[in-house]
Amino acid sequence: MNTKISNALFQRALLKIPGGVNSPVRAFRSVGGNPRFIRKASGAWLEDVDGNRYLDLINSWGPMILGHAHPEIIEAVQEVLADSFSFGAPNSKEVEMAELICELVPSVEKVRMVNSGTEATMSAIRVARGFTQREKIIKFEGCYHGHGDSFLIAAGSGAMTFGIPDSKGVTKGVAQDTLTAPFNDLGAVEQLLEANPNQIAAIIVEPVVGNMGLVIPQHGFLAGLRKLCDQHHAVLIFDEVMTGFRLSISGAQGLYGITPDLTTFGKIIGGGLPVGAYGGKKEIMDQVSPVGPVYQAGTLSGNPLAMAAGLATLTILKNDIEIYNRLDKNGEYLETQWKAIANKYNIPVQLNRVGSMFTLFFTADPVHSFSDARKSDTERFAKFFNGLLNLEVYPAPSQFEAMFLSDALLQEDLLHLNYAVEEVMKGL
Ligand code: KE4
Repeated sequence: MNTKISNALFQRALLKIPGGVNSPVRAFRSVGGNPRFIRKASGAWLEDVDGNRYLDLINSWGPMILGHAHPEIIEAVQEVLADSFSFGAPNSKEVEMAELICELVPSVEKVRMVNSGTEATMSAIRVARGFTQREKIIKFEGCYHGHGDSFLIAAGSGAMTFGIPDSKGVTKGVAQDTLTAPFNDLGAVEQLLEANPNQIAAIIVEPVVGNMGLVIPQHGFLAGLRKLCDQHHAVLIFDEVMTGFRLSISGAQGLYGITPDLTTFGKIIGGGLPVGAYGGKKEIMDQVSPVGPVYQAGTLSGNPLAMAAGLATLTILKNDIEIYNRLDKNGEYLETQWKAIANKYNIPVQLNRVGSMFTLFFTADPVHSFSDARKSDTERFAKFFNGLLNLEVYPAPSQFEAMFLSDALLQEDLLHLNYAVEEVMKGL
């Protein structure tokens, strides 16, 4: 593959942007090689600046669930484009968006729009602390909730990819208020709650983890968290930035039937434009300024372009629930095919999948936690990644990330994926 223009752009980027990228995982550091600079995308396919095409398996890390450049979403944005981009004042689309989120996710009685998943999670724990008047939070090893200081403790995603789960720059004062437990380990959570009586403001969890690679909650885990939060009067926060509107029209909470007190959103609700949101019980959300004492604000929150793209995306998903069946069917098909291919070439893998989110771990043992995930053969994953990239497939550039299907995948695309995976696995 000719990547001359990408490489030249990357050299320029390295001079002016830390690591040459605006988000660490894009740098390909854990898989080697230089990142490909994407010029455009349509449907299920990306095209880089050298004209190479790739079947997209990250879809902007989740937002592009309907595929790239969806005509109805483009039209929705074009309709508002000429009316200016941002007012710094309320607009009707914010109201429509709030009403739609509350309709689709019944646990959300009130919601506040922000501009990223990080802002959503940072705000959610501040509200939980304000509401409970408590200071500590519990998160899970390998879960990633954005780059807010409180979360960069045993974090997943890029932090895990670089093997630096604790980030420099996070003060001891902040770190001491974040307690961690292994995902799927209710006993460890109970011990933390009992060792810190009346001090835990919230438990924040990715209900299905995407950021240590995909890890599925074991039976009873989420229900157990709900029960422990009720017993200890802690706020249960589902971080559904990734799973929201991805795993069902009501996210993971709709799929597993567990009601959190607060939920954070991002990605899909912006349709690819910068949007995040947090919401939940009215009594908790009414703590938020200007009605309550917990401050949170944002210049571009609820801006009309992002609302237009998000509303169009959610409306399409709401009106065609068949989309989720198609996504799950395609996910199941690829899971079956890829496991069979790995078996054919005696390559030990675990494929963890929920709907259209999945991770292929290069390990013989089941992956139910951060420590399990870390047993994976990251060198083998890097070879897998680069092999696919050279066969026109763009997977997640890290063993510790999830991959995402879009509804734009065609039957021939699925066959292309199987062909590429087989070709690469032959040589692994
Ligand atoms: P952002 O601030 O990146 O919009 O969202 C942070 C976030 C919060 N919660 C969950 C569950 C998330 O997955 C994320 C962000 N996800 C990563 C992918 N692992 C974004 C990709 C990146 O960091 O470049």
